[in-house]
Amino acid sequence: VDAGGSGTGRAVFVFDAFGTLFDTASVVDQLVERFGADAPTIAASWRASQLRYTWLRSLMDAYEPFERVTRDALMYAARSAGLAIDEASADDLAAAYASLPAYPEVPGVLADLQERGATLAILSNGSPAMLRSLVEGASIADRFDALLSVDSVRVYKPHPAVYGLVTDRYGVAADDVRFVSGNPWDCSGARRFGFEVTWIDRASGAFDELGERPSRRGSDLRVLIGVGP
Ligand code: LAC
Repeated sequence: VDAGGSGTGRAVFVFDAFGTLFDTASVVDQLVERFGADAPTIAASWRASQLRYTWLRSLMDAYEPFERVTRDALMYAARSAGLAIDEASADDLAAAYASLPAYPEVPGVLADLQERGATLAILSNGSPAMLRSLVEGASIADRFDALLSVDSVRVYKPHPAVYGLVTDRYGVAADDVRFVSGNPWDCSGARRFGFEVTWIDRASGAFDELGERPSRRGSDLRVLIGVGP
């Protein structure tokens, strides 16, 4: 990889958090005890509702931090499946989103990029406290120059104000930013903003039809350092 970048200074790699660096499917393990065989369905419905609530709250101009959105989405997912859950239990289970494991290749790839001179940052819907907890839990806090959260603009991805946090922080043009996400809709928003985008297509899924295409695609983060599938 050319970590020197096309503009002045070093390359800036910016990573999405959930589903890109951290494995959201792992919440199934926390749900099994309470929901048994329904856990995988609830986990999937929870994640879908969580994202839907970020988009709806952004359109409603009714921002609430990601912990709250995550908790509310779990209550809804449980209720939709006919399984009641109280707020306190939902709070406990929702804490799983602040302690997700990193995907296996993540620490090695981040170390490699950093050794090649790249500046690394996270740009996420997660609150600052969640992001801090996640990177510390996965022992990758030292890799990042910044943990940028939507919380400072109080609107969620893919609003352009969110991607603007990166160009503001680093004083670079959008096309000097190498953005990496496992979420096609986030890739679309970032590409629309002008970033160079790598889609991490872990599940061999379909890309969204939002008029944008990623600059590059890989099945995991190793595509960034030119090895792996
Ligand atoms: C995030 C969500 C989009 O980390 O995965 O921002």
